[in-house]
Amino acid sequence: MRPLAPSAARALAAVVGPEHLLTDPAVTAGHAVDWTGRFRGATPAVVRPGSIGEVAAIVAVAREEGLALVPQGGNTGLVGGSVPLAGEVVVSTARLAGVTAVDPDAGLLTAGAGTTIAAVHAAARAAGWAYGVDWAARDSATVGGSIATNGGGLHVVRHGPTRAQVLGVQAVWGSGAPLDDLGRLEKDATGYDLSGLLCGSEGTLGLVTAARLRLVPHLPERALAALAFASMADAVVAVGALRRGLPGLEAAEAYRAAEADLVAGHLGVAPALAPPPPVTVLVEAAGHDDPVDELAAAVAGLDGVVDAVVATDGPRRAALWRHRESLTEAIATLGPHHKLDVSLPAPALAAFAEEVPARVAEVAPAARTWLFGHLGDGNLHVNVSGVDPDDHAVDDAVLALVLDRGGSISAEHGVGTAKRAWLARQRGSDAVAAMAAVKAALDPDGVMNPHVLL
Ligand code: 2HG
Ligand code: ZN
Repeated sequence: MRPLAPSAARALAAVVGPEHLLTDPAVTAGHAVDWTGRFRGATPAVVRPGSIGEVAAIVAVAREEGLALVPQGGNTGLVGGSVPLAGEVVVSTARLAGVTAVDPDAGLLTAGAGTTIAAVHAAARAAGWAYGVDWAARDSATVGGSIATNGGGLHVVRHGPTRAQVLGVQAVWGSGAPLDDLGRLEKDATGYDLSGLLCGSEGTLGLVTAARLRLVPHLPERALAALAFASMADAVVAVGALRRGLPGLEAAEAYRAAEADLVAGHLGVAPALAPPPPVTVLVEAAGHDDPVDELAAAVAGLDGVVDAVVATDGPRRAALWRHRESLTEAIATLGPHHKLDVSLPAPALAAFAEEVPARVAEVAPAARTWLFGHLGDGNLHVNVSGVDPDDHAVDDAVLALVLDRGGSISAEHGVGTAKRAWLARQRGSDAVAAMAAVKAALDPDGVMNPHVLL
């Protein structure tokens, strides 16, 4: 890793103040490794801007000094997209945090890029609304990171991914020019959706500094069922029926017996359904009125349910959700592992789930394949433990199977550095050339996350 040139260090310190230019390796080390420990880099500095003006000045310094920048929010990314793997300078959004405005009539909320998803939920709730995007890393993951990856999570089946919540973004492009879309209105037909370009851009076009987000109605009444199925094929058909017939459907999350045992052992509790069936699906419904009857009727009409428990009160629902939300943590106890976050067309999903462990075993006989995910939107998380972090054979085997089956190599975590080589294989060379043209226009010197995505 190249140390910062003295001129660059002076210029960055002049922008943010010396206390927000961190160069002590003991302090910067935590910003250079991802949460899983698979992606480890090094950085000469972490810089913490406090305003959009400071971000623009940092980008100007980067262009002048030939620095590459990696934007970083809560550092909960899982594809090596937010860590400095090639010695980049990290731009932390920690000081760009806070909900600055809520419009309770329009159902809109404005928040800085460094605001956590949990803080967005709290502010939405205080205004009588809710935020439609949620996942287990809500206390660390940030608005900026969720826009950069187009984060999905638990409620995509009802509300769509982050892209569907973003009305307008404030950002600084890699050119140094600002984008200020925070005043955009719900109906606005004036040209290109520049804010939308940043959703899924993974920090390669610019740095998000704030966003105006759509809110959804707060539905106070909830019911959760854990359903047992003999196979993934039965579970997929049942979830399709729930999407058609259960208006309050908020989430449909699946995991297999192996994951049920692993997480129950990790938590030191009994599995949600004991003994764990081949496939467990957690189905949550929400409404203004208690949705338990609606949920029970929908479940009674399903084929293939071999067992079920229903939780209506908060503590029992939370206890069931812990099984699903602790899976990532339980798998992490097995050491650094490979994470592949894929989606499949519904008709291909069950066959993929049956086949993928064997495909992994062919290239890594000692590996273990863990499978869970958001069945409501066809997103499976394939985690593989017991393989070297730098061994790409497993990733290649899984992603080749995904493309064969018409799926996507990234459903919600992004392409990052991990899957960059696969982007053209999925999207095609014309689409990648169009992305490169957009990047060249908005980040002409290639200072923004140059080793990610493209
Ligand atoms: C989830 O759905 C997250 O819990 C993380 O997207 C998935 O750990 C994973 O692979
Ligand atoms: Zn997920």
